[in-house]
Amino acid sequence: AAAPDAHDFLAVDASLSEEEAAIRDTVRDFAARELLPNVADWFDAGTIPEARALAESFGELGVFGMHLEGYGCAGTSAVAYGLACRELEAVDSGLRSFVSVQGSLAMAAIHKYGSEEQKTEWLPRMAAGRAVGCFGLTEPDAGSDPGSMRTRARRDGSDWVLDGVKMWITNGSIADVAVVWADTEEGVRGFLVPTDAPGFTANTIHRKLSLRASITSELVLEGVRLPAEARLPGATGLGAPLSCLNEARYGIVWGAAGAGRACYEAALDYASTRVQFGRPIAGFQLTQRKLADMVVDVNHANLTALQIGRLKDRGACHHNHVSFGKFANVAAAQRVARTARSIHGANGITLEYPVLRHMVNLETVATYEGTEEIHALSLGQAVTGVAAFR
Ligand code: TGC
Ligand code: FAD
Repeated sequence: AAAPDAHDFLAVDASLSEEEAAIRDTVRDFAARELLPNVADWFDAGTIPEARALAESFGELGVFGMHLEGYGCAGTSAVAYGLACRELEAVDSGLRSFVSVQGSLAMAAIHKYGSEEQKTEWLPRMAAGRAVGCFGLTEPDAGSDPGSMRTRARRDGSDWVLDGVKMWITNGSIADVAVVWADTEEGVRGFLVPTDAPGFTANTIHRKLSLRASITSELVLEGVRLPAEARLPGATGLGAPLSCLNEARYGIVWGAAGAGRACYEAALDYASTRVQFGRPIAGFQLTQRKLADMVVDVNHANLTALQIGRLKDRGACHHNHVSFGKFANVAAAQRVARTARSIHGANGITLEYPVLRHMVNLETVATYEGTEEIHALSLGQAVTGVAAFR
């Protein structure tokens, strides 16, 4: 048998179909051409300066809602969508987030719970990147426990009137439409809020030290009046937003594998060329131990992502499979990023190398879409049958 390839040690990618490999390569080429040369500047600037133009480029690439069927979406396999997330997050978690929030949260919510009119109005434009969506579930006082949300939607004749504050909302300041989750007399419901509606304001959150190449916002809703048709008719109860989260969390399972791979590859390259004590630092036993730990973490993460993707493609993926993947792969990527940072020495703390940027991004990735602790509790409940959330 051939010796393992240091860049795909367990030949995980060799088991991809031709179509999956082609999608991977298309996204990887786009990322190398359009994203990688700019990402350090965007991170440094704490924003994506031409975010709307980037949305259109993502639209042309076909990654927005690419696993959804119809309405201008590509309808690819879950594995192909995951591979796209992996290649994007190998550049930066903020860029994968852009695609996750648009496709897996905002578009998926409309696709799954929207009326025919809502789907035809929004999905084709969102798939093309001509309209941007955001997803408002978290609030200042309701993060891990979204059931305690305070945003209220009350009936006024046939209209709905929304009041509340949503916090940490990706792309809120550049969105055309916000999917807003609010409590009503009948329980949690979802609403499509055009961001030019009177009473709606989005304020950009500044001074983040993580996910800087991403726009994060507070949404304020003060007496936002919406017609009855603005409600997502199929969404009843907290389970509706939670099932959208499964889609985005699935992308993170793959994305984290990409961030880890990028850090491992940077460390392997650096260790092979950096000379101390008269030889490349890759030749020292301690560095080799670090590289061995990293290659194991990266390949485990890829195997986990592919297996969960295959389960999803056969309709056999439970949300606790996704919790397993998010929990395992984000932790693996965090270990790899930190170790890669150490191999880079002082150079590792600069934006000339990707490792600290990935490392601090992964602090966000470990927090959003269910914290490490929430997914640990989901796994704990899955294996014991006992819920320990409250
Ligand atoms: P609980 O009583 O357990 O559940 C309420 C209903 O929901 C169902 N359910 C799920 N359904 C689908 N998928 C899941 N993952 C589900 N988890 C629960 C459940 O069966 C129940 O249905 P029913 O019919 O019995 O009523 O709810 P709980 O209040 O005890 O909370 C459970 C918990 C803690 C797991 C959940 O609230 C949770 O996941 N918390 C974390 C919140 C979170 O992840 N927020 C993310 C916001 S969006 C974001 O971060 C975007 S980041 C940008 C990017 O993605 O890049
Ligand atoms: P908290 O829930 O207050 O948790 C604080 C700590 O307590 C954590 O360590 C947590 O694990 C722990 N904890 C909480 N409950 C328990 C428990 N039962 N047992 C043990 N430990 C517990 N949200 C959106 O709706 N849309 C978005 O687009 C979005 N984008 C985001 C972008 C960024 C950059 C960030 C940082 C966040 C984003 N979020 C978004 C919000 C994200 O989903 C929340 O931050 C996350 O759900 C955690 O909520 P919290 O920050 O309020 O922390």
